[in-house]
Order: sequence, then structure tokens, then C-alpha cells
Amino acid sequence: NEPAKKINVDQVAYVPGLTKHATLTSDATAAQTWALKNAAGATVATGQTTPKGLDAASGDRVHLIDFSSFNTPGTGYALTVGTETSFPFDIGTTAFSKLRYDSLAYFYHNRSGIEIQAQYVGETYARPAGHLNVAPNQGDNNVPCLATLSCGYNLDVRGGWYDAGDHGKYVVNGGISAWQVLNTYERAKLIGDAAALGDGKLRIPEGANGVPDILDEARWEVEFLLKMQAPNGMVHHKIHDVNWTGLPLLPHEDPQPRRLSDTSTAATLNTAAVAAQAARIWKTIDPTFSAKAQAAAVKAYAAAKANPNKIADPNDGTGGGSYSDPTVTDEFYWAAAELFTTTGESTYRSDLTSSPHYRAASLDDRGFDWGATGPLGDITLALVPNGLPASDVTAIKNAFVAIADKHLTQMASQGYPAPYKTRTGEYDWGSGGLIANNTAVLALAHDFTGQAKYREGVFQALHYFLGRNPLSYSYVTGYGEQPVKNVHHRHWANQLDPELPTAPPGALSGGPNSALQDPIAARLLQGCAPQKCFVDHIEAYSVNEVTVNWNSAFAWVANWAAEKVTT
Ligand code: 9MR
Repeated sequence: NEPAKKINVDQVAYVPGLTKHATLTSDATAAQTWALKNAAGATVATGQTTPKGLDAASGDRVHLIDFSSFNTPGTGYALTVGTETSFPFDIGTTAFSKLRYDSLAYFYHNRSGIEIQAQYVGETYARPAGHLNVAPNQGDNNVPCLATLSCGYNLDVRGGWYDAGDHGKYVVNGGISAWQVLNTYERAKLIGDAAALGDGKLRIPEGANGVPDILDEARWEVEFLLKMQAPNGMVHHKIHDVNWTGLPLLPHEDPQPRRLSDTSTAATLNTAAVAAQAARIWKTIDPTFSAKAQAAAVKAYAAAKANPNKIADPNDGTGGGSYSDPTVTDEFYWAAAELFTTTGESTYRSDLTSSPHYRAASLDDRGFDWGATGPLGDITLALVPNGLPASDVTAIKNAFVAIADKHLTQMASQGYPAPYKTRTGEYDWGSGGLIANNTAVLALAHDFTGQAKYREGVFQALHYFLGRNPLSYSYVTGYGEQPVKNVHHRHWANQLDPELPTAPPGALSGGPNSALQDPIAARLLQGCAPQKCFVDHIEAYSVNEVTVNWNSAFAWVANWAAEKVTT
């Protein structure tokens, strides 16, 4: 890792009019004097730190620096304490107008089955289409099931997004990702600023087709989810290489045969949920696609009810991740919520209201992810008009506010505040994605109450991602003075091959994971405090990978933040 700073700041930007906090690491027990310097080196504000003592998540002794009262926009500010200096940062909002689109650009970069063209991404990131059966690729055109299954058909499952640093495509993770990209738009359309998400806002081939680009991008994945549906309505869990490939490797150069895993209840319900959401979003934009998606959703839900306990094999981790989820009551709830919201039909309504997850019962302060999807249904029920009793919708909104309050309480006790709490007090694989999802809970609490404290919480969480953390990294590529550079990815692999690029701007690293689940992390990070269990190394896949589901969570938050501070 690069050396950490003693004063850690958001390396990108603080927003005029919002609180501005930084963290000093110091063993001193007395308050210290801080100074804010402008780009010319002149002191523009001073104050005293607040000593907070030992901080559990980082293992640092910390002081709080509060320079909220300084609001003059500008670039090149820095905080100093004695001889220590922070990285420079802006006070302003321009970065947010870029960050919202860069975080969404992640998805085009990682499309499968289509050439990635220089006119949208530049020469550095242009590449041929992957997995179209052009040698040495074996292609996703006509893929058989795993040898041990006898499903009796092959599927054409070209397209979609690669999951992460690997070339697998996993329905359970593609589902939450597509849903979050679509929800970014649906929320903006209902209660926010949809104009900022209109046609021509992203650099993608569909940029001038009259449909918002964010929808075009999500549709690339939704179409893939629909292709994964078997003739009986169940949906195949995943498609990936027969054996793991090494790094670096461009998608079109992957020589491994591809194979479909068995269908699973979780994948089937993910597809039902996202297809039902898509059906209502495209209802007037493309009625044919809307009807196709709705029919697939209805069929998938019925198939899942007939096969309610078909759990993906947790040991099926050769050539791709397992993404096995032993509990599917939350997926049933999410799918019923989407189908009820789209169709209004009573069978979905009764499944929904009789679910143990009803009224945000499973929203907690660990948050949601690909395996815990109940809150996705709650977000839809809270945002999209439906036929539920108003008191139940209010109860769902109140649950988000109550969890947001828990996050604020926990953040107030932290040296480097990030909304996240695990049962063991440690950080999980993909902590960045979990933190981003909890940040969305804070954002929704602001949507539902209008209270400023929740908006402050959102920006505090962004500060954590953008450098106010004990390792002084911006976990977002291309943003800040010291962004992560060596994320685990097969073609953003500059660390292994100087001919290949580093990641483009706007990709979120998975971030600290105390379980040290790869050989590099295990070798380098023994004994780390939770927020320090991270290394910017390309082979450290359990801490420094990028994935669609973490970027969808981060893009949701980045777009919300941009809406609040830019016009
Ligand atoms: O994000 C997943 C995380 O929650 C799991 O703990 C981990 C181990 O099963 O797998 C993560 O997902 C990876 C997937 O299996 C394969 N593609 C890359 C994903 C991100 O690391």
C-alpha cells in the first residue's frame, strides 16, 4: 500500500453549506490546532481538534477536525496540523456531475457479447466483443448445461455484463445490479431529477435512440436475464468458464469452454423481480418489450412457487463463483412486491402481505446485498404507487428512517464514519457495496422525511469512499489524489501487463474485508483492524475486486448525491 496520511480528508470535494469533517491520527490526548490552507498556502480558517481516543474500526487514535463553517468554493485546499498536511481537495460540487455518469459507465465497459468501441470509451479501453464463439473464445451462443445435468437443451445466453474481474455472468448478482440501475431511474422519475438521466447522458451505442441511456444500459442486462430462463420457467443460476482462467486475459481471448449451471429458485425469483420492474418501466417506452418481460416474470414466479427450495450448490465454485443463497424467503418477497406493484393482482398481494419480510421486517443495519434482497422490495413499495394500505407504506418508510438513525448513531462514534455494522464488528467481502447500500438507506430516509441529518450522513459516507479512511485511499478509481489503481480485473490489468490500462474512472473497489480470503490478503494483512484489511493489489481479489453489484449500489448513491448538489 501507499503510505497513509496522518490527516485524512475527502480527496475529491466537500460541498458548500454541508458539514465538513476530516480525521487526524494522533496519540496526543489534548486538542490540537488545525489550519485550512488555500491553494496559495494562505491560512483561511483555523480551529481545535476534538480528541476521540481509540477508534475500533481503524485501530487508530483519532481526533475530529470540523471545518464546516468554511464555505468558499475553490480547489487545492489542504488541512494542516503541525507539520502534517492532508491531500488537497476542493470545496465545490462539480465532481458530482461527473461521478454520477462515470459510475454508470462501468457497465458499458463490462458488457459481454458486443464490441466496446473507442468512440465511447477511447482507444485505451476499446476491445473486441467477448464470448461470441470467435476463436479462441468458445462463446455463449449455444451453451450446454453442466455435464452432470441432463437438461436436454442448450441456450443462447450472449450479452449481459461480466460480473466482476472474472468472465462469469451470474443471475442472482446481475439481478440486484440491473434492479439498482433501474431503480436509480425510477426513483428519479417519481421524486427526483429524471432529466439528468435522459437520452444522450452516457457514452453508449444507444445514445441517440430517444430512450434514457440508463435504461438502455440496464436493458442490456435484463435481456440477458430473460435468456437464462429455461423452457419450464425456472432460470439458470449462472454461466461461466469450465475452469478458472488467470490474469491478465481479455474477454475475447478467453479459451475456456462455457457451461450453464442448474436452475435455482433464487435466480428464478431474481429474474421475476427484475422483469416485473422492467415491465412497468418500459410500459409506454416499448410495449412489446414490456409485455415480454411481464410474461417472463409471471412464468418465473409460478415456476419458483412450484420449485420453492432449489438451492444452488454452495460448492460449485470451479471456473466461477457459487453465489449460493440458502434462504429464498426474501427473494420470494422481492419478486411478489415487484409483480404486485406492476400488475396489482391479488395473488401477489396476498403472498406479499403474508411474507415474514412484509413492511421492511428484514431491513437491518448490516444492510442488503445479492443474498439479502427483501429491502429491494421495500424500496419499490415505498417509492412506486401501489394498492397497499397507506399505513403499511408509512410503516415501510418508517423502517428505513429507523435504520438510518442507527447508522447515524454508529457513525457519530467512529473516527472514519461509514454506515455499516456486522454482527461480529468486522468488515465483510464487498464492504464497499454494503456501505453504499446503507448509504442508500440514509438517502431514502432523507427522501421520506426531508431531514438534513440524513443527507449529511450520505455525504459523510461519500467522504469515507473518497479518502477519509485510515488507509488514505479513494476506493473509487480515478477520483482523488490517491485512488486505488490495481483492482482485481482481467483486462484492467496494468499491474501485470503495462500494455493494458488501469480501471477507468468510477469503479468502486470491494474494500476492506477482515476475513482475508485470498492468498495476498492472508500474507500481508494478518491482525488488521477492520477498516485496514485492504491492499491495492490486483491478485487480492477478496479485498480489491470490482463488481456490477457494488458499482450499481455506488452509482445509485452518486446519482442521488449529484441530484442534491448540482442543477
Ligand atoms: O460478492 C461476493 C461475496 O459476497 C462472497 O462472499 C464471495 C465469496 O463467495 O463472492 C463474491 O462474489 C464474487 C463471485 O463469486 C465471482 N465473481 C466476483 C465476485 C466479487 O468478488
